[in-house]
Amino acid sequence: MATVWVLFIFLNFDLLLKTGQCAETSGQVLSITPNSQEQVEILKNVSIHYQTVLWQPVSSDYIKEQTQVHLYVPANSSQTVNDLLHRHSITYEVMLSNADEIIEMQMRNDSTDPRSGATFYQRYHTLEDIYDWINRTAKDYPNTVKVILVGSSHEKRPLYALKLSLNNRPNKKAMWIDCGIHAREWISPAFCLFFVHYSLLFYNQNQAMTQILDNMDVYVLPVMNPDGYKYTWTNDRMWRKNRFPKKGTPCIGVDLNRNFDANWCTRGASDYPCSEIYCGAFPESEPESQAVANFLRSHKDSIQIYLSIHSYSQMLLMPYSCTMDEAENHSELYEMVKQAAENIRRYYRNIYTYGPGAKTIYLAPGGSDDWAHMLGIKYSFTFELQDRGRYGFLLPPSHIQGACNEALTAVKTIALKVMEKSQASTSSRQTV
Ligand code: 9B3
Ligand code: ZN
Ligand code: ZN
Repeated sequence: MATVWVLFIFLNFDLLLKTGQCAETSGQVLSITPNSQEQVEILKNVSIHYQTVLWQPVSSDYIKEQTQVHLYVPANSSQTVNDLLHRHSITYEVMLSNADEIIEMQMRNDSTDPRSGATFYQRYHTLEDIYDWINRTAKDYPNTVKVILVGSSHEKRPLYALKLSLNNRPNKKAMWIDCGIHAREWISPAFCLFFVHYSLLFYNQNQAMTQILDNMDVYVLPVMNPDGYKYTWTNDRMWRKNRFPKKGTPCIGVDLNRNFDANWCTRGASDYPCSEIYCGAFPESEPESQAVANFLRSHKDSIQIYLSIHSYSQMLLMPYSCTMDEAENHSELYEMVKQAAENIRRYYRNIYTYGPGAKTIYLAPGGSDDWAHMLGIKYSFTFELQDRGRYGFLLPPSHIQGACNEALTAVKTIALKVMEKSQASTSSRQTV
């Protein structure tokens, strides 16, 4: 009798496996470290031919031995992918077993919550909410905030930047901050909103912020890729590029951070329209990158600082990403990111790595920061905000505040340094 029972359980267990009753009901994020060339090839194959999304590295070309791969596997391909990895004895860790739940948590947008005002900056917002917020902010601060239409997206959505101008000193310098180049990096637009709010609230309260805003105007573009951002809310949370449909291919999207004219489409970008790092047909082929480039070109005499906000991996990057060569002001830029990282560590006990993009993250051409630097905006940076891979692009709302505070510390550190330098140089010029 006992053997019959064992057999019964066994058979049913087998059935359970075969019918997939145990299959994952949520998407997962796996961390996989290939330890042979064979495993590298299998992973490349999985990431291309199965319904998965690479989080890290950004393209399968960069998968290599002994380097962590972060792979998002949606629920419906979970079983297949897990089986395949098992079959090839590729070990992996489940970084997130409940990705769908976290996606839902990120989209929970209690606009009906009466207390939602207090937590507005601790939540993620839809594109429509962000457009409303832009209008509301400009209305609430008519003397200090102006809305500037810098262009429009491929799908004809407006690209609005806010200009914060807290006083009317003549010949003021300026800082530019853009967020949301990459659609899935939700913490980035959240930072831009937070930054504007903080600036308006803490001018005359916080000393560093007051000094900065007394000396420079700030342009903030909260969502540089509105079509992509919208798409992450409605169709595919993992979308990165814009939504330009390439004729003659089934593929959509140009990587806006490979579309600028800085060693455009050399190694580190792809001319294949289906790639996550597709560089586009020519530099500034996309309306979004062209709009930003035009604005920066026409304001390059006043704009001193260029900042582009991304996630994830906690890095403060400076030029160049598009070449191994050092920027001509390498040492002063390096000093700035180093000090910013030290301040973040001191205040928030969190580690940010720093340095030129090519050496710190990967060789990558066509980025906005490199292009801005070549244009003559000498203080040009890309920040990669939280986290280092635990949640990746699915950073829970409860982490927004911390991530934003850290980035704010970096912005303040850099802006104050730049002001110090330009004040030193104007006074020395005055003395000669
Ligand atoms: C890439 C480039 Cl090309 C650059 N100039 N600066 C930073 C990066 C890193 C971001 C990217 O576009 O891959 C990180 Se999401
Ligand atoms: Zn990015
Ligand atoms: Zn990134």
